Amino acid sequence: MTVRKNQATLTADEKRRFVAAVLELKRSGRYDTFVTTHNAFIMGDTDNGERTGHRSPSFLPWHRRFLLEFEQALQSVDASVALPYWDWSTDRTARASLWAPDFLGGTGRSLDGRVMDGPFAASAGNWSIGVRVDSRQYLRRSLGTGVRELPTRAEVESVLAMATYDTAPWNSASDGFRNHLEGWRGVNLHNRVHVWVGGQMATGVSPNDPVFWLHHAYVDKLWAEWRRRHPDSGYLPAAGTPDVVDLHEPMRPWNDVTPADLLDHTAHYTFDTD
Ligand code: CU1
Ligand code: CU1
Repeated sequence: MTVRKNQATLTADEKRRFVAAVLELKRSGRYDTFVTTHNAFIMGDTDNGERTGHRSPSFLPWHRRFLLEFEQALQSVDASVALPYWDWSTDRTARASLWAPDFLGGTGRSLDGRVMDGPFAASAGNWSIGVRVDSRQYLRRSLGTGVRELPTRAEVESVLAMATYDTAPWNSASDGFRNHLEGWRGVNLHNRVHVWVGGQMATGVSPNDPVFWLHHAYVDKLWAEWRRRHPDSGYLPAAGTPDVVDLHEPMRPWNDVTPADLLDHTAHYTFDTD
């Protein structure tokens, strides 16, 4: 059974194995297919048209399935690996162990944002950015520059307290838990973290930075916490809504899965806090 742990508690061996599995997916070309898929959905998701991965109710189940596929790819390399999560409300500075050279490496240099240390630095030779939105082939970060502060625990709590999953018009203007967590409204949790990291993380090709997976593993955990806190609140919309994925509607690009199939994470993995 897969147990997703807080990255701050990983052993040196667990970090080494996670990094090695990520590098192997990169080497084989499988990693970049995830970047391509993510960017295609970012580009296609619009407030007034079809929207599946972002700015819509299925933001949470879409990324849950996306992470599951990535985790299974990692496990095909090393069966002991699970996705760690990054609790950015606690590990909230560029000095956190997450950014050390034995794990994800640190922020980019001021000149051009180029990450200079760790396994994903261009200079290490294993992390050329292939699926990209400009000509730069090196991983970039500017931690704490685009926005200075990561969300606080109090801000996370204020969003977890919202009892309604989502509301019309089911896009980036909606009230409710999903949109406040995604970050288009209110204190802005998920979107803000992308901007805080900066570089590729602030673009549609954000999975080029491996921290993408740890960020979304935590967003996914917050959804699980919300469900536990609001057992009488379900995924919305239930049915008959144009352009968005209803509870029992197949979800692209997989089509063999609906939001209803993905509500219970414990069918696939547990968290170290479950
Ligand atoms: Cu995304
Ligand atoms: Cu994201």
